[in-house]
Amino acid sequence: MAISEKRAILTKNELISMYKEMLLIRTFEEKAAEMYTRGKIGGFLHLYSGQEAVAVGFISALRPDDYVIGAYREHGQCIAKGTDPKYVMAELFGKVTGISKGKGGSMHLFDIEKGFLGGHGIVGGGMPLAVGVGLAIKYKKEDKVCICFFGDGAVNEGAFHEAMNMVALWKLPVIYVLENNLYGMGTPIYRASSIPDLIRRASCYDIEREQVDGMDVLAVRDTAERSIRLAREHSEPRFIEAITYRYRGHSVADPGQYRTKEEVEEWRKRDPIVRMEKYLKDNLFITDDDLIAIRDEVNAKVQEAVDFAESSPFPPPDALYEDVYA
Ligand SMILES: Cc1ncc(C[n+]2csc(CCOP(=O)(O)OP(=O)(O)O)c2C)c(N)n1
Repeated sequence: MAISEKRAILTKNELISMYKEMLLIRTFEEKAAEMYTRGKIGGFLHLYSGQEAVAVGFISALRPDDYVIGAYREHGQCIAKGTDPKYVMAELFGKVTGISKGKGGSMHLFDIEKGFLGGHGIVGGGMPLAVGVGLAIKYKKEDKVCICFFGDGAVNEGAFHEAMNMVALWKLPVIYVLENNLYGMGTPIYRASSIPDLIRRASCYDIEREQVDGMDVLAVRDTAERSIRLAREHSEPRFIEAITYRYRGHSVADPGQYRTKEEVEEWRKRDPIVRMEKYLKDNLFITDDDLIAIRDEVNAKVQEAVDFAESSPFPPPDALYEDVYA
């Protein structure tokens, strides 16, 4: 099926809300980094700063009853799917009010009510789950779709190939979104992949594919509208490669010495939030005062999340025996 070139027409409110969401995710992440250095958050913490346009562009085009599966850099995807940031922050703090009752932490956010099906620490681990979700949708004759986000490190996992084969064979409404941020931990793509042009992987499975600038939320949204519509209407998988960049190291513990400051600065010039600010000012006549008001609103929401996490209790020791299935 040929991909149509029709562009989505977005209202002023939709555009502002996409901007606000990206700013919320960035502010949340930077606050989480601060809380980590203050010892409020333990374990791993993989931040999404720089990649916000991918989550927001895709998830804003979904219906509330559609599904999203993330990997371990998933705070932004969970917030974009509708989870209140205070439940996400409480989870990072390991508190009982966290979205996974404080037992999952940063890599294992899960919100069934919002259709957010994890947070998965195993690289490529979400991909076979998306096959199951797609199969369930098709079996029940629903018209939902499932978006599965993963990184460039996942394309060399066996799970990637098995999942791609099965969604194509069974024609499942799954959209695989590769967030290509150029590195898997400290390893650049060209040192890990025999074919660094990762979009070509989809052709092996005859899956319709598209590459998009992951630093441009409007381009992402456009691609999202198209791929979601086709997946929903025809029950077919899609493979999208969003070229993006993470500003911080692999996790907060990584100083990122495998890349130059200049490289990071070059990518920061394409910052999705700054670009969207310019777009809103140039095209919708949003003023600096309007932008300050949005920033204040977002800062207050993130502070509220921190206060909620701080004031919530840790789970009691007995909680260790709850929700154990094995
Ligand atoms: C199966 C498996 N192998 C190795 C690891 C260790 N590991 C954690 S993150 C990571 C890099 C993955 O990079 P990528 O998929 O590109 O995601 P990004 O960090 O760029 O978002 C690796 C190798 C793991 N968690 N799971």
